[in-house]
Amino acid sequence: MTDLTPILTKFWDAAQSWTLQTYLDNEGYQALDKALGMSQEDLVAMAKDSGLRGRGGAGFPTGMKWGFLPKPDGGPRYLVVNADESEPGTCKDIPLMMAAPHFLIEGVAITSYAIGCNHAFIYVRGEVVHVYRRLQKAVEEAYAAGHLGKNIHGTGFDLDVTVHAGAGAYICGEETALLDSLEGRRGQPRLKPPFPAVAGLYARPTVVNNVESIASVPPILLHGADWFKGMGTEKSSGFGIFSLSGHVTRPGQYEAPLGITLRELIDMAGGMRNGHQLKFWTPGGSSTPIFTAEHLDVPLDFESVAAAGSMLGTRALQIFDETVSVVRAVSRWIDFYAHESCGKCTPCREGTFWLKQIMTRLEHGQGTQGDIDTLLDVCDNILGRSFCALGDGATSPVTSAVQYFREEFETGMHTPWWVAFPPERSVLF
Ligand code: L3W
Ligand code: SF4
Repeated sequence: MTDLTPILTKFWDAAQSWTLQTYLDNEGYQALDKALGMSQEDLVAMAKDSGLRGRGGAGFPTGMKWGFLPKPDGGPRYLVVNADESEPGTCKDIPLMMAAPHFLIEGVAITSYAIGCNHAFIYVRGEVVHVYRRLQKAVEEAYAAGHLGKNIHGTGFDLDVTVHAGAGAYICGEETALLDSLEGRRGQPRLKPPFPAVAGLYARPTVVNNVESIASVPPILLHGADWFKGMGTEKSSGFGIFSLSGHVTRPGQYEAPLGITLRELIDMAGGMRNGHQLKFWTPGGSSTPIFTAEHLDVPLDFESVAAAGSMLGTRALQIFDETVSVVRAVSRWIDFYAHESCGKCTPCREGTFWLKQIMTRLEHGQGTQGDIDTLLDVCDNILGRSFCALGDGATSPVTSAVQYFREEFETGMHTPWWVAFPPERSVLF
């Protein structure tokens, strides 16, 4: 049985857990002191050695990303934290910023020092005003205590941090759309390359990292790369926050080494809700192909989940029991993608519209012969032909649900979901 590893979540239950004092009582800002006594090269090497991989979905090696920045040319370079958490089911960054914002702020200071940045930005999802306020307050506390601002800890290092609230668009979680939005433009993805590391914010070298990636930096620096590598698997090292939602007894955030299984996590969450069985689940949000009960023992690390046919993504484990219509659930997700498609490219803009039309028919028991084939054909024309990952992601729930539950889509040709799955039996749908 894998144990939980409360590190980022260690003092979430403490009274006033978000204050600077609570953070200082829990080794806060000691890692920044250590970092400021090290060379930038050693810090980047430490991040590489630890094997930390991006916690925002793609799992790109964090140290390697920092190392991509070109040599300093005297101009500014930026750190931008992607705090635009909005993947359906994903709820780890927002709780982390609410409960322990100083992990992120200390991580921002260390990372900025490591990459030679003097102005960092935290881009927060527009809808979560309470998170914006909490972060802003924590940033003010850090300035007042000398952890941000001029001459940090007396070392001559200067750093300003700006907390910026977006306007509430899922696409602004795509890193280049986020940068456009931060620059004041409509958020739509840019062509890559150039990657942000070369030409990012204001066309300057920029590191864009997820909240949890940056918050993991202080503990890694304090305890060492080997300590971090001692958890998780060979290629997916360390710990992560797994968000369990849906039909488990105690939904919530469970911090554990990568490689833990859903079976173990469900045990920690008190099991499935009384008298019910697992039917399907997402390993990393709705953009990752769904899994079923046959995948309960797949180790939740990047490689094992990919080998089993999905993606670890953001570790957003949405758990559905046998009372849920998979057609209804997929239809809700497709509504989301059709609404959030930014419209820049035809396959996604038009394709998600058509997916929504067909899924709505099937949901209402009004599907026609050939709808399932058309669904798969539309997915085929979106996947790999869209400008960014949103389009590809929209196809994942459809194709995987047809793969595992084709008979429910066939039922959608004559029976509405509320007859096949009477709503009084389901808490979610
Ligand atoms: C420099 C190169 N940099 C890659 C950088 C790149 C980016 C990172 C990963 O999508 C996924 C998506 C969602 N030189 C580089 C380079 N980079 N090659 O590495 O890049 P990429 O393109 O693999 O991924 P992405 O575009 O960041 C993210 C999935 O995550 N996802 C998450 C969704 C939602 C959230 C949220 O709510 N927080 O993240 C869920 O599964 O589908 O596949 O920084 O610049 N040669
Ligand atoms: Fe916009 Fe969708 Fe195309 Fe991405 S895939 S650029 S979200 S239309």
